[in-house]
Amino acid sequence: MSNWVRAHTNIALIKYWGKENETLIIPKNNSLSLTLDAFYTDTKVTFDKHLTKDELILDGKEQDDSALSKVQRVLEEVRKMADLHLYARVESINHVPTAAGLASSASGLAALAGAASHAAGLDLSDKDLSKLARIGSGSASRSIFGGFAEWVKGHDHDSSYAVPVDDAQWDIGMLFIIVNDAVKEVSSRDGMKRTVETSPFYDGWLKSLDTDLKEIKIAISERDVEKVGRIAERNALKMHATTLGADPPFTYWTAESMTAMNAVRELRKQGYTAYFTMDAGPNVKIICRQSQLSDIKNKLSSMFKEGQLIEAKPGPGLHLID
Ligand code: FM0
Repeated sequence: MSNWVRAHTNIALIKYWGKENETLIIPKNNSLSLTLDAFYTDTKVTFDKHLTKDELILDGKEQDDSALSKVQRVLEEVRKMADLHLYARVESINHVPTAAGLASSASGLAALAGAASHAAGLDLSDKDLSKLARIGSGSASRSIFGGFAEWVKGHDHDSSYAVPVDDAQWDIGMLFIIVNDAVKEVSSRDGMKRTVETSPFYDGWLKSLDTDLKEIKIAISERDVEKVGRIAERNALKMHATTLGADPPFTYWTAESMTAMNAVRELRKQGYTAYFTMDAGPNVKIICRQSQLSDIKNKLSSMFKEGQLIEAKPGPGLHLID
């Protein structure tokens, strides 16, 4: 039995940035995200007695061992759960620019958790799927769910998983400004580790999170896009501030990121609800009203090329496809 499974990317509004336990991927803090329709990964897993090792074929190309390592964490857990002793072929099609800070690992590892458990004959709950996705990549724990999801940090494998918060079927959307789709220099995994270990700003970041999380959940329940955006923007700026204090220091921002951030501030001056967030890469994502997505895209079309601007609406959770 093997089927294709689809998972969509999510973008965190309250960021996950730092691990309490690097092996199990237990985070330092709760995070909260919005799953989006525009970017996703389709994955099929086949356990096959003829295989002599695990194989990963991404967009038709066989991947090397380093790409395979996150995937094998998930495969090994599935084999353990299903008491299965076969290698797997993982075929994956990414509808996401890989490693451009667009969270391809979130959709990728979530789709893998779904496809591998399905192929092994396991019928897992969303909670167990979230835990399984988490050990591949932390942010993937949230892509099991559509709309807004919160990854509750927990303290061990069983207590660290995401939960749905709100289906986001209201007037909220995101406009992606792709300033650079090259593979990033510092991966999120390395970047957060360096920050936790060396940045004197890290404690300040952690201390501020309870307030951001509490306030954004209220804003979501009130369907207040303005407030959601304002909290998400300040949260992202704080996360990025921690990287400047790391040793050696680093930043994911480029001159083009700054241009994009300033364009968002300019949109606000013109009366639009528009706030930005950024992840471990130079791209900028605008939190706005879904009903204003095309209007805002038009406004930015003189500064950015057509292909650089991508509209996204809230997307669904993990599901089987034909
Ligand atoms: O998504 O080391 O999941 O909350 O995107 O694989 O657990 O790739 F902005 C950074 C995502 C981090 C914030 O980290 O790391 C977020 C980030 P892993 P991920």
